[in-house]
Amino acid sequence: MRVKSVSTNPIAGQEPGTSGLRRKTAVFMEPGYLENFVQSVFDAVGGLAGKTLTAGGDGRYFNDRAIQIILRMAAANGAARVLVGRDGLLSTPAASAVIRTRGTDGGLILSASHNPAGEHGDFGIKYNIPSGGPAPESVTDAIYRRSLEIDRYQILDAADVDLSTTGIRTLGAMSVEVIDPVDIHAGIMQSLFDFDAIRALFASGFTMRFDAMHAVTGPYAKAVLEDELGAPSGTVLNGEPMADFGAGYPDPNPVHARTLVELMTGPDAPDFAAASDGDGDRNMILGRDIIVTPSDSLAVLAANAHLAPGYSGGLRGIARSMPTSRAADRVAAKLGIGAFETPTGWKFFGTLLDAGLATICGEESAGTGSNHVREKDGLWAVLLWLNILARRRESVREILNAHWSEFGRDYYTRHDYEGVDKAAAEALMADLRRRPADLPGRRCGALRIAAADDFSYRDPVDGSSANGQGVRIFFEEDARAVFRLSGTGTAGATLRVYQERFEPGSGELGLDPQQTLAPVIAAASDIAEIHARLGRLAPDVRT
Ligand code: G16
Repeated sequence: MRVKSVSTNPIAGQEPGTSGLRRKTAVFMEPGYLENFVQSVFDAVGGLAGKTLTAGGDGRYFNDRAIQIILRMAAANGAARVLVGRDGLLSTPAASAVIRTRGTDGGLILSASHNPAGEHGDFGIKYNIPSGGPAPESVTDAIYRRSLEIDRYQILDAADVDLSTTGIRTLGAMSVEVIDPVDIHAGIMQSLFDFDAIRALFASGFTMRFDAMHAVTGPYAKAVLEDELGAPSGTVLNGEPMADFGAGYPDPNPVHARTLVELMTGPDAPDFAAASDGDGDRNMILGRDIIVTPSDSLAVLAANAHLAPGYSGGLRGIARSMPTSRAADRVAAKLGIGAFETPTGWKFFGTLLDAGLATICGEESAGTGSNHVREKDGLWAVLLWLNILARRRESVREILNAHWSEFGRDYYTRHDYEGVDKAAAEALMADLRRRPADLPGRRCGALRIAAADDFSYRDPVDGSSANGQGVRIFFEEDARAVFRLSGTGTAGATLRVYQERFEPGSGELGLDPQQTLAPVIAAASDIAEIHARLGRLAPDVRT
């Protein structure tokens, strides 16, 4: 076996500010593309000599070949060991758990998250730091800079490593430890939640469906829900991971998980349902005839977390991304703990979790998690919900109604305009950014603008700052609209418009958020001139 040093051209790699590289699969399969990024990571973290890495992915098309390339490159770069999930699989939260529990020098996660997979779909890769979290901007910027100047990469000339069974293999001078992808994560879940209470809930006839969407969470959900907690076989739907995710779109929202939504409104609806995304970090929670918005889910989980053994001592603080509704802030205020508002992106929670300022974090984009790992964790959210349901013995709807009666309700909806012209979307945002000073006082139908700004953040722990994180418009009527461009798409641009309004008291429980929010939606559309600029009359997705 010999180390090859292959000449290559620089690539326009991961853009500064994004936490990973996502592109069409065909781009990743071009000679040298993946290799350039991986070598850029190894160089940017000061080389790999003597280090131990974690590696795994969500099993999408090209995962199997990419993992072998990474192993051969890690060996050529002098790594001592790589821990890799059996068959190259690791969900994003499980990879974070492995990095932390085994103390590895970071890890590489192969996934384009909830984006569709396959030869014509998307692929992605990201580097997580030794704390287990997504790399902060200082690291991703170093990777980006390196990717622009790199002219060669190192790879071992060797055969594929057998990843089909657990055990220790060698690759040149490096050892490859093939681990069970589920064990470490499942052990953490067991330490946090009241498994006896959840077992008793299932034994009492409580019914549930978990849609793994043919993505990575199937084996995790089966091991915990069916094998450990006694949920009947068949509770986990679409539980076999597939390279093309069964030709589906593994984004657990009301559009892409429509079958599950229909099941919950039909006569055979189980008591509870949930879904997770491609790499297992996002979640969707449903009760009979009700979809819980991610913002409400965060607030309910925070308000009831003390019912789970792992959080029985109370929470230190709650953090949410800026576009997430303010429901969680109301819980923090009542509990007398800190509430933090960060830019979109899980990486911004890392310093707060490390410093013990926040225990639970969440985002409107269907991510919730805690200090047990440094990624959002779909199965964790589902298990905390189950723990709460097991202890309260009320339905999802009853729990939400009680929550809104106590805290008031933040009606919330996100509208996505997908695949729009990038230049037009960027111009729309640039114009909004120029206008905050002119907007206060302006009437928009029944609403009046109180204030407007472009969100900027200063990290209270390390003092780093992030500007231009989304335009916020506050209305005098306790309502808010937020505009930002998605950072996770691979074609054109996606404009996200987040609209919310607070109603104290019971929050008029029966109302449809689209109707309740109609004045805010109209005002947002008018202020940003969405129709005129993007040529769109209605959003593609409403969540
Ligand atoms: C990623 C980040 C999330 C963030 C989301 C925003 O999610 O990990 O923290 O909320 O992007 O997406 P967008 O920029 O499209 O609104 P994921 O699940 O794709 O890794």
